[in-house]
This record gives sequence, C-alpha cells and structure tokens, in this order.
Amino acid sequence: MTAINNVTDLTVEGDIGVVTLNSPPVNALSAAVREGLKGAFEQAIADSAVKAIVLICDGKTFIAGADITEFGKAMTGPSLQEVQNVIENAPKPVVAAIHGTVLGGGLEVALVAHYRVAVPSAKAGLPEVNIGLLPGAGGTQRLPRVVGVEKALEMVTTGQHVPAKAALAMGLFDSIVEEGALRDGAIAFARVVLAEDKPLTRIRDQNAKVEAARGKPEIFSEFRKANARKFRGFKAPEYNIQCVEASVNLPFDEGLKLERKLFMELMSGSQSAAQRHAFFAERQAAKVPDVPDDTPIIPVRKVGVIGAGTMGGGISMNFLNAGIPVTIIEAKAENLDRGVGVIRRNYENTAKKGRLTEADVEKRMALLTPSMNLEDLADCDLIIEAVFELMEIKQEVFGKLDRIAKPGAILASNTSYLDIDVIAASTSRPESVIGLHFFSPANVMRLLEIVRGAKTDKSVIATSMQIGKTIGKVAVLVGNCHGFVGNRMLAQRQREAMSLILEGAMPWDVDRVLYDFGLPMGPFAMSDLAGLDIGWDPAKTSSSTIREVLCEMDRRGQKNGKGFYDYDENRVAKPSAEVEKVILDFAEKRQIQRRQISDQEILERCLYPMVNEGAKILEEGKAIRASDIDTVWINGYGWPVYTGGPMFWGELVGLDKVLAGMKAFQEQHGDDFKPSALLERLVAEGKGFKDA
Ligand code: T1G
Repeated sequence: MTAINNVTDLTVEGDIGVVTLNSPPVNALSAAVREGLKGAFEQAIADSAVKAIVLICDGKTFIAGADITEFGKAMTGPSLQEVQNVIENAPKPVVAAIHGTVLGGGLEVALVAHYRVAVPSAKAGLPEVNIGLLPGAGGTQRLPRVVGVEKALEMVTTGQHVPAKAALAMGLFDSIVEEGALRDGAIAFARVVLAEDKPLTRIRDQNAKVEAARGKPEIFSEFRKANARKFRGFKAPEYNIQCVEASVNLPFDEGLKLERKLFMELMSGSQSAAQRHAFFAERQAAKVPDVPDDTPIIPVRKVGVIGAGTMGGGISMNFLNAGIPVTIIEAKAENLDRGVGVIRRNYENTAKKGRLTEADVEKRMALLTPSMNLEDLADCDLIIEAVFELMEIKQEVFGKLDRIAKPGAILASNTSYLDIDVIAASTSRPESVIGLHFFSPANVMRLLEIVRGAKTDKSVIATSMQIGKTIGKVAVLVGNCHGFVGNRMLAQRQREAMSLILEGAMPWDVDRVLYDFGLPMGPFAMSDLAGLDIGWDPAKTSSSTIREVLCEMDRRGQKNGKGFYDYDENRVAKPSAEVEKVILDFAEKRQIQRRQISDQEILERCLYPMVNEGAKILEEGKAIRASDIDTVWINGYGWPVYTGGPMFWGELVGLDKVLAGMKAFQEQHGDDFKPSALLERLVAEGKGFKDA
C-alpha cells in the first residue's frame, strides 16, 4: 500500500490498482482529496502491473461533492477538472465503487470513470441546485448522455437522490454488488471487464441519447412550464436547464464551456451564498452549546398525543411515519373518530399518489391507539398536548398529566405562543416540561421549534432534539418568550400589514409585494386560509378592527368563500370591492389621511421590523445564533431560501440600511420601529450577526 497523501492511498491487488479515499465526514473534494486522487491515478496509470483501477472510499459515503467549506476561498491544489482529465483519459479501465450518497462533484468524478458499481443502499444525485448552483464539473453534459435528457432535467433541477436500483435501471450504475462486499465486488467487476477486453469508451463520446432530443425544443419548454411555480424566484434551476439544453445542441467541449460560465455566474451571486448559508445553518441548529453530545437520551418507545384535531393528528402522523406507536386522546368520541379518520384519509391519499403502499397505510394505522382516557398515557415516554390555545386549559391538562404520567416522561406542549414556564409550574416536574411547537400542517412542515423552559432538564432537551431528527424535522432550540422566535417575528409583520392597509395600501397590494419577494403567500391570503374568525367571539365583538368588522359581516375567510378576498368555486382569490369599502370607511372614521404607498415601503415596513425583532431575540438569548432564526423562517414559514432567511437577508440589504430605515419609520410611526441595541452596535462596529 502506498500512501499518496494523508487522505489517499493506492494498493495493488494482483493486476488491480485500488485507490482509496479517507477524508471524513463525507470524502468531499477538498484540495487534499483532489491532490491525492490525481497522484494516485497518475501512479496507477504509470504502473504497468496495474491493468485496471478501482476508486473506493472509506467512511460513510463515496465522495459526496465538492468541499462547500472551500467555496469563496482561493483554490489550492489541482482543479477538479484536472483530476477528471487524468481519470477520463486513463488508458486502462476505471471502476468507481459506490456506497452512501454519491453526490455533486462525487458523481461527476464517477462519471469520468468507465464504470460505476454500487451497493444496493447507495444513492446518486446532483444536488447543486439546492445550494443555488449547477454541476460545475461536467455533470450537466455527461449525465444526459447516460440517462437521457428528461431524467437528467429532473435530477439536476430537483437534486433528488436516486436509489441504486433506479440508477442501475437508467444506466447510471453498471452493476449492483452485495451490501458490505463493495471492494471485492468492484475488483471482481474490474476483472470481468479485463477478461471481456472491450474498447474503453468515455461518456463524453456517447451522443446517442442527446442526439435523440435534438430538434425537440418542446422537451425544454414543457419542462419549464410544468415547473414554473416550483422554480419561481430561483436562478439555479433555469441555469441547469440551459446547460442540459447545451448538451443536446452543442458539441461536448462547447457545452462544458457554457456550464463553466453559468456555474461561475451562480457561484458569485447572492442566491447561492444564501442557499449555502441555509445548508450549514440547518446543520448548525442541531448544535446546542450547553447540551453536550454525550447528554443521556431518554428512550422514546411510546408517544401520547392529547387532541385529535388538525395539529394533534398531524403531530401523531410524524411518529407513526417513524414507526413509533401513538396513543391519541380526545374527550368526545365523535372528535376522536373524526381525527383518526383524517389520519387514515391522509395516508390513503398518499398511497393513491404511489408514495405509500396499502400495507404501509395499515402498518401505520396499527400503531395508532385512539382513547378517551388520559390514564392510557401512563406508560408513554413522551406526551404532547395539542389542545386549545388557552393557558387555563393547558394548565389543567398538565396538572392531570403530572398525576398520570410515569416518572421521567417528557411532558410537551405544542403551544404557539404561551409561556412554557407557567405551563411547567402546573406540574411537580418542571424539569420534564418542554415546548414542541409544530407548524401546520404538522405532518408536512419541517420546522420544529423546541422551547426550553427555565427548569427543563438537559436530557429532556437532548432527547427532544434527537426525536425531532428521528421524525424528519429541522429542530431548532429556542428560548421561552411570547411567540418564541417565529411567531414573535411574525407579529411584527402582521402589525405593519394591518397598518399599511389603513394608511393607503390594500390587502392585495401587501400580499403581492410579499409574494413577489418570494414568500408562499402574503399575510392577508394567509389569514383567509387559516380563517379570520380564529379567536373571534361574536358575543364580545365591537368592530374595533378590520378583521372584526369582516367577521361581523360573516366574511370568515376561504372556508366560507369570502374574507379579505372573494373566492370562486375553485377557491381562486380576487380583490373584494366590499372589503375595499370596509377599509376606506374604517380609515375615514378614524380620520386617517390615506396616501399612495410604494411597494418598496410595503416591503421595508413589513420586513425590517422582523430583522430588528430577530436582533432583539438574539440579544435576549432566545435564539442561540442568527442562523437559527433563518432556519426557523425558511422551514416554518417558507421564507425564500435564495435570500437565506430574514437575518441573512438583512445583511444582504445592509444592516446600516435596515437601521436607517428603522430610524426613519420610528420618526414617522413611533417606537414600534425603535432599533434594537444590538442592531445599533453591529452597525456602529461595522459587523454582522455572526459577531452578535
Ligand atoms: N462539503 C463540506 N462539508 C460537507 C458537505 C460538503 N459537500 N456535505 C456535508 N458536509 C458536512 C456537513 O456540514 C456536516 O458537518 C457533515 O458533513 C455531515 O453532514 C463541482 C460544485 C452528504 C447527504 O450538496 O447532502 O459538488 O456538522 O449532517 O445527514 O459540481 O451532508 O458534522 O461538521 O448533512 O448524513 C454538492 C451536501 C456540493 C451534498 C450527508 N454536494 N451534503 O447527510 O450528514 S457542490 C452536496 C449533503 C458540488 C460540483 C459542485 C449531506 C449528505 P458537521 P450531514 P448526513
């Protein structure tokens, strides 16, 4: 065995040279890896005793891509293209031996090998689009030549991980070898290749599949049309499509040049910087400085959920999906039956789309135990209440749980706003109480805000973070305050949205501006979707807000066809003349002099206070880091990931500009716009939120 460098070695087994990479955690294509690969292949090619070469990786995965941590820094060592040229032009067969997730540059390295063999659990993909990029090492030119244009378009614009079996079927892999016997399997495959003594072919020279798409521009126009909504606002998907188009219409080297040009354009743009920020932010969120990795985890073998409504049902599904039994509690039989029925229907709808088998549906439903008796939760390791958002009710429930739950059980509230410490105080075990704030629909939205109480035990926190990952959530630990992180910032935007429609804008102006910014929907469309009458009490209503007036007019939102908008039978929204009149009358009664409000003012009035509130959350220690706040907003509210989240976006705008805007608004509209001390300090010191 020859060590080429500290991450690469070359061993010769008979007439097969085996190049092994070992660069944890994911064998990313760092300078050392590129150097090692180039050196090892040059040596194996020069060695006449070596008739074929196998490239394999130690650790959890084959190369999982370029080393994202090197982006934006001066490149050292050989370029990836130099390494690929050595491999692709080897005069002897090269076999890539794949396990784990061969992604991005990793797959692009595998595509310059002559063959690719994998274990059944391997997956392949080109996920560069998820970090605002495109495969910059020939992936957009070689992949279509292997799997065809349609599959290549799907893969490069979604970043999907294709399982080994499907990769074999599409020709991306040449053979599947036995799990756990990849090295021997790859060497045996190389020996068969030698025995067959076929001429070596390079993917770049195989044009049949791209020529088949030549003269069919509709492949691309239809793909663009079908995905317009999903790709809205993003640059990278369109650039990926253009590269695949080039693989059809241009000679290989020309296509490579275009790929390089567009890659560099994306790499230097703010969208990729924002999406790379979001990638690392999501991973950083799992790290809690004062809860060490070796904190004992409480085993969660059985979960109790109190409440079978929208939230309780959605929450239950997360655990059923992970194979964890759930006992779901409702006080009334009809509510329990309805809740269980909704869960079953959700699974059956998923099965109809082919994403679940009938057997999966039954397996998951078999894990669900409906009950009207709180005592049935006595043996649960984790109990989550999702009852009505009223403190008195929560305190009553937790008082009962304190008597029923077994010692050491985690008692969690799904509250969106309420004080976790007050809830915890209604038990004799505040150390076992925590907030697990799911976002509706709870079985879909990835965010889980985990709210630590003043007395929450570290094992309870560590277990909650772990169970969040187990059920496929992005868990973010936040501090206890009204609205925690997400809803506390949302309140800033909602307040300004309501002010703006009094001062001169209309709901559809505000919604349009925020939709065009990249949010999935604006505040008024969101209110109509949720229902304007949430928390509205007809007995106490007094026409004191526009929302109350609309409820008094029975304009309750989408559910009854009219809210801030009018809805047709397909629930398509359109501005309402009736609502416009309500707003004008409401403003007139309050002698508000309405005025023309620009889109820019709408955007700044809604978003700057959110950045400012995020700064207050940081200085109060209610979030561990600014990037956690970004992770909350991207995964809980659909903040456009290509702007990185509110805090990253604030820095893109310029914190000095945000501060100046806040001060100007404070002059005009009062202390709702009072800048946070942290924002003032960071701007004064010329720093960013990373320095908070
Ligand atoms: N570069 C550097 N570090 C990476 C990395 C990468 N590509 N991928 C993961 N890590 C780190 C991650 O930050 C974490 O670090 C640890 O590895 C475990 O990751 C030229 C330009 C591979 C599916 O986009 O999708 O190739 O927190 O927690 O859940 O065309 O990581 O432990 O210190 O996510 O098992 C394309 C991104 C790059 C793949 C593993 N490749 N990574 O998931 O572990 S661009 C990607 C992933 C490119 C070329 C272009 C996942 C994973 P730490 P993890 P995991």
